[in-house]
Amino acid sequence: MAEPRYELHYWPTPNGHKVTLFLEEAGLPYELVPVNIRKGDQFRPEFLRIAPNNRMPALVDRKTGQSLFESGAILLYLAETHGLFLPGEPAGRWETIQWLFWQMAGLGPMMGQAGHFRVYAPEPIPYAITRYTGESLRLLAVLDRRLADRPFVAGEAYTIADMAAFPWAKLGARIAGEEAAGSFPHLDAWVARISDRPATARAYAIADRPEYQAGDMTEEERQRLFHQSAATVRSGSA
Ligand SMILES: N[C@@H](CCC(=O)N[C@@H](CS)C(=O)NCC(=O)O)C(=O)O
Repeated sequence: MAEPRYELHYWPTPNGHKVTLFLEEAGLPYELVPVNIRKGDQFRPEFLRIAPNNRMPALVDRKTGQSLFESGAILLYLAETHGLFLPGEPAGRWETIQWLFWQMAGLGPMMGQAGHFRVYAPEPIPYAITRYTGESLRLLAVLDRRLADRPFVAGEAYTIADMAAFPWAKLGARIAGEEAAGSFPHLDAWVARISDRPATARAYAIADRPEYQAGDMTEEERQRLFHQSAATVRSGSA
């Protein structure tokens, strides 16, 4: 049997889910290559060749030989290659792309930092918690307002802008705290709408597979993930 066209280097985090949401929704053939970021797979030389930033997800298109890192670039590549989840006419296309960039540059990084300082920092740093929680809540409010009069981020159709924002926005209350719970009704309805899609259920079910069970974070894993620097890049490990 022929190999599946796509090879997705993946771990079940919000940025990983973005790509499986697309692949499942489109029904494209893909093979998952687990990148256990807790154990340091992101520093393996063969992974760094396709993902020089030592972050997953990364995608290889076996048909064209193209490899990509950065979840937003991967979504754009898949959308353009298959003519799916990205409107063809200029207005809808740019609407989608600007919200994709909004997620990549704003919602994802800010919620990532909020989660870091609220959950993983060795001691509470009130200024950092307030700053990143506040910015996350502001961005969630922008998304909530955007969804007040349309079912999806770019309009009537489900697009890569939704796939990029959904995995982060659905964690709203878990990452941005109590204030996010129940205070964004349009966003909550959109999360429910996307959660109901069978492809979403299939994408998230991957996290239950045995190879993706990581358990509680050890001190060694914490050091590996949260103490990277120029020196770790130069040495090719952490
Ligand atoms: N902007 C990147 C972010 C990717 C990213 O931060 N991936 C994390 C997991 S969600 C990772 O691979 N971390 C490994 C590490 O920190 O060493 C994208 O959207 O692809």
